[in-house]
Amino acid sequence: MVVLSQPALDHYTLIKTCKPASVFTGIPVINLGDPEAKTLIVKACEEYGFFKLVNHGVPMEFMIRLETEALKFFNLPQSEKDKAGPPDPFGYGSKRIGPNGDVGWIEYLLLNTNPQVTSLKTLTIFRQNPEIFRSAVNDYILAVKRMAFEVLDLMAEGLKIEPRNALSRLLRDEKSDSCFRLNYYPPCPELQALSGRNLIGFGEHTDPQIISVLRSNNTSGLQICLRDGTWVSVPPDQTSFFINVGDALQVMTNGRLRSVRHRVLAESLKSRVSMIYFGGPPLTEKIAPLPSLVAKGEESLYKEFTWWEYKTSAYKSRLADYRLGLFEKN
Ligand code: GA4
Repeated sequence: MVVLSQPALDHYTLIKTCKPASVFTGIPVINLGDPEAKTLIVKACEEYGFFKLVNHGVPMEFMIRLETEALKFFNLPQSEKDKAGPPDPFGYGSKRIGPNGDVGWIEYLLLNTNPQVTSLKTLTIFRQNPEIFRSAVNDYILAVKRMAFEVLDLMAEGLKIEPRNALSRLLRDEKSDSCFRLNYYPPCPELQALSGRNLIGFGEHTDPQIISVLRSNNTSGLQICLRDGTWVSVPPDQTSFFINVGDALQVMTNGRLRSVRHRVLAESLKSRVSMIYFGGPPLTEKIAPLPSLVAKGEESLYKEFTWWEYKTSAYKSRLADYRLGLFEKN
């Protein structure tokens, strides 16, 4: 990885680059209607912490409508977009990610998933691009949440956890601390031409929550890190969802399911638009391995903590930090 500083590329300064990785063809594809889905979801989450979901029931129309509205927002003049920022944590952000100095070739909107809790900044976003944007966000989130609950119920069945809603109840809770992100990765043509490398859009990290549900347009960029440390690129599919395990779910399964490290590279010629629902538990929820997943004679690999404690600690970290380290026993 290099940090660029040529004068011609001034606006890229400080943002890291990296060589394209090989395309991974082995990503598990799960059909929500498959009677074996519960077993396949668990297998995919043990091996990769990641899978692609098809036949998911979310209307394509919701995805396209939201993508169109998001693009309208990101194409506004900078001064207009800035009125909806900075993200603290909700609102519009450009290049800076989180509060601790991380940067990337990205613009984004971070939103609360609860339509009742609308911050002043969120109102600004919707005022600039009114009712249609608001309803596109709400319709999309509602449909994706429903699908995520079903995935978690299947996962609980596959893990033989009882009751069946032991995982999804945390996201169904009205106090669930979930959020929603719209990302826009502008193209970086000069850079690709000069160096053959791509800018890092969103640096490597794991997601702190329980589960993340991503949908993108047909532009590549997403990469995941396999068990052996190899980075591979995920072929985009605008009709499907990509689902990944977060840190909290890794803890709740005592390390059985894997919170996958991932990152996004900007493409040289096409912009990438992604929308991600991050399903988190209520702030007061104790995050600990579910008793049925700790075998006799085994112990929890983690110290006890609440989601609030984990989240507070995450917001003090840098993107690439191994955040679970502070909560491991020994
Ligand atoms: C990663 C997952 C989500 O995008 C996010 C991110 C958050 C942010 O962008 O503000 C964080 C990052 C994410 C993990 C560590 C902290 C917080 C930036 C950062 C450096 C919204 C989240 O919940 O955690």
